[in-house]
Amino acid sequence: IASQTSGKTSPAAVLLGDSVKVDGVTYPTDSLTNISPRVLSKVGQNLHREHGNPLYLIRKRIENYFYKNFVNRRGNPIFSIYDNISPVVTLEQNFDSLLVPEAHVSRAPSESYYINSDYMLRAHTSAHQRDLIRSGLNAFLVIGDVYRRDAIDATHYPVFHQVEGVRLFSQNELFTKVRDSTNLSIFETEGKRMPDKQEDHSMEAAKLLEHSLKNTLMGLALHLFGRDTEARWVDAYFPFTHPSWELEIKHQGEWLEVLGCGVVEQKILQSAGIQDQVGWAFGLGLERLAMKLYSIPDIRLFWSKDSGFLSQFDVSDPDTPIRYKPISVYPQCINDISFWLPASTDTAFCVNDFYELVRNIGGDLVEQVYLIDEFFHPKKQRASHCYRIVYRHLERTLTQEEVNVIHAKIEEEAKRLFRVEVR
Ligand code: FA5
Ligand code: MG
Repeated sequence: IASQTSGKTSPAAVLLGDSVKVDGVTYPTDSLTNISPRVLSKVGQNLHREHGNPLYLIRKRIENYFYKNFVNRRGNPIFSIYDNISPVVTLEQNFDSLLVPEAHVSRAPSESYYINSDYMLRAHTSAHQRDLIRSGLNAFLVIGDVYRRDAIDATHYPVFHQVEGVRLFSQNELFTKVRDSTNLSIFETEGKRMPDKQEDHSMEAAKLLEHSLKNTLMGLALHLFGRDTEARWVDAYFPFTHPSWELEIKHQGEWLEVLGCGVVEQKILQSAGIQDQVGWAFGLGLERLAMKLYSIPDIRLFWSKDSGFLSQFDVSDPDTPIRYKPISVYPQCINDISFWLPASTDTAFCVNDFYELVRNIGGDLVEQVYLIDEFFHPKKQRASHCYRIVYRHLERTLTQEEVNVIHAKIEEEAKRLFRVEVR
């Protein structure tokens, strides 16, 4: 796993003539290859690790929920978190390890992005379940980008982000709160598969797992959206869990599916070398949760590099309440201004005075102003500042000429009022 973490170099993935290169590894293409350069360009962007992206903020809130509410006797968090596992997985990991039948629709080339007949871009973070369990973990979250040949609409996009959660319990752990559990077992021999349990599980184990799973996830939903959130459980089917459910929340008057979950198929645990534990798992869609939390109307916005979008989420405390304000559809015009501050200390330069000046001259055409660079020149004994001014009209496209006139005026006034020397 460690050797498969995505690198920082960009582009992380390219489609060459007869091969695909991802994170420095070359994969030969074949008849199953169907990834497009557009989708490959998303590999390595790691929005879930980018400060200032709403997906980063919401994942921090999810992490905090798990860190705070699930601790061992010594007070240490029991969940460990993996957010940097490469999205390139084998077909075996994505499907077979999860008991997805050979003929299941999700295997069709029309559903997933194949690198070749052996490798693909993961279609869900569940692709890592078996391997992480096998490595000895009992409680973990996997956060990452996933890829599907899905419809594109306001709530669907071919690349999105999931958080996978898995928790395993020994018999003692699962029965800790049961008053008299001496005659209880988590397993049942010669049991039957029923709508609410697997053949290997006792009814007590199945019910306690369901309770723990639903409590954990409903607790998360209320932690994210507040006590008044409308949410409901819907029965579901996944090849890798039984029983299975989906959680839906009310979003703009409609039920929106935000996660799938269930009791892990015992066969998967066995294949990972586990004999004496049972467990639950879930997979949630980060974009869906963030759309609800921040009132983001369209899933494509998460990929925006527009600073009018990103700056709204540039906070250090993930609990800061944020309500997305729609940005203008007209393009930004970006001009920088650099100047030497006056040498003498009696005319101290005040940053906020400069911001004020920019606002006075630029008015509503100025969307943002911020310091992008500052340094001190030891020989000159003077400081230099560089500010970026982002201009945008709310009702029409600004021309560069118009912006230049305003920008020049700002330069003139800065010279006059603050005695700066424009560079
Ligand atoms: C899965 O991916 C399962 N691996 C979830 C799971 C994990 C079940 C562990 C049981 C145990 P599903 O395909 O329903 O399930 O996707 C899970 C969530 O991802 C959805 O609830 C939704 O929030 C989100 N999602 C699915 N497709 C898209 C899409 N095209 N765009 C954005 N979000 C999506
Ligand atoms: Mg689903």
